[in-house]
Amino acid sequence: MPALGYERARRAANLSTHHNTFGGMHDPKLAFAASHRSTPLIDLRSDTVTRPTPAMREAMARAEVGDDVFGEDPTVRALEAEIARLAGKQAALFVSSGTMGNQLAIALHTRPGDEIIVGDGAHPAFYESGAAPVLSGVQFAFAGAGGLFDADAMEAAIKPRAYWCPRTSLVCVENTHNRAGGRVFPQSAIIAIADRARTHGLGVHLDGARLWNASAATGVPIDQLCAPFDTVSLCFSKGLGAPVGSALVASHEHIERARRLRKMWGGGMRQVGILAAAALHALEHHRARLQDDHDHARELAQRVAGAPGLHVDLAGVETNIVNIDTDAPAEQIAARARQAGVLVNATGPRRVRAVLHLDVSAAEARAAAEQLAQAAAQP
Ligand code: TLP
Repeated sequence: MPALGYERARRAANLSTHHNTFGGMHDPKLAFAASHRSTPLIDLRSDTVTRPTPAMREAMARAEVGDDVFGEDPTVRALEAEIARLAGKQAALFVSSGTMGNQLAIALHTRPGDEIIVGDGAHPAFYESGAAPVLSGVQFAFAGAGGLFDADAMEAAIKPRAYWCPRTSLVCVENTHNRAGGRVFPQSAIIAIADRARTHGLGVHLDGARLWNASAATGVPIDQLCAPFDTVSLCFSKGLGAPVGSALVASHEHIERARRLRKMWGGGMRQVGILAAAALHALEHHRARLQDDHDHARELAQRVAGAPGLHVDLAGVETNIVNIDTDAPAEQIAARARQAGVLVNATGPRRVRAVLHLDVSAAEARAAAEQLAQAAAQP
């Protein structure tokens, strides 16, 4: 274990407190405390914090590369072919982030002045820096409450076809749903939403940043989960543990338009096979273990749910995310947990989020639950 302890201490020294999904500010005192501690850190802020494994780094180092703007990077081509095959779509485009995948899709389906329907707390509305109004000139309409919604709620959000109303042109579904605590969007609801959307002439997009987790939790293959959608964004840099990268999958026509937009937005990358190799490695080696993260999340949730001052809707813990409601201010719980070596994000005034991932063992998940309980027990 000494190597692990050293690695954790090194990470602590590099830590920033900026990554707060609710929007808290950088706190120099906490950053100092984090960088001068001797206990190892358990980082549950996000599944984006994983570091590439030695085997992944080796795959990256060995990657054959070329200029991908010229379409000449063999590893990118291999990744795009593989991801299109897995998703059951005609084509795929490797992009820098889930945000870029979502924003390209929104641009493909809309015109300035349009409105797009999303669920409560949808990532493009909450966490993409206002990109959709800026890049595509669209505004949001929200369907249902809590993130998941059904076809009736979607239909109720469609604006009348009058020239004085925004034109509703797209519905976006998020599976799993981040702010809903990693909930799996029921596939029967998705099929009904997509069918109803098409009767109204809407495009249908899936933010599948964590579709891998939905597939692991339900046993439904990725292509089936993608089938109702015109466009899907899939991330390699969340639970799969790649350092960078997402893919947009869709028809040939959509992908060729997205390729032009990606270049226009500065997202054309050159010898990017180094990153595609990490994604291919993650697809091959890290998918089968996602259920471990779900098991760890459940165990953490069960332990935390019994602690005074902390509340968890256990039925809602379906994948690798645990939303914990707190009697005390969430920032206070997060700050105390940090002092004890456990990092969680405050995602609301009385809510913290813990995300399990491949750098957190079962023992660490249990230890984190204990520290969170202690943080809530302090007067
Ligand atoms: N989510 C991040 C933060 O942005 C909140 C996280 O830590 O969970 N869709 C969904 C559902 C996401 O959760 C995320 C990232 C994205 C898209 C965007 O991915 P990136 O960060 O690659 O742009």
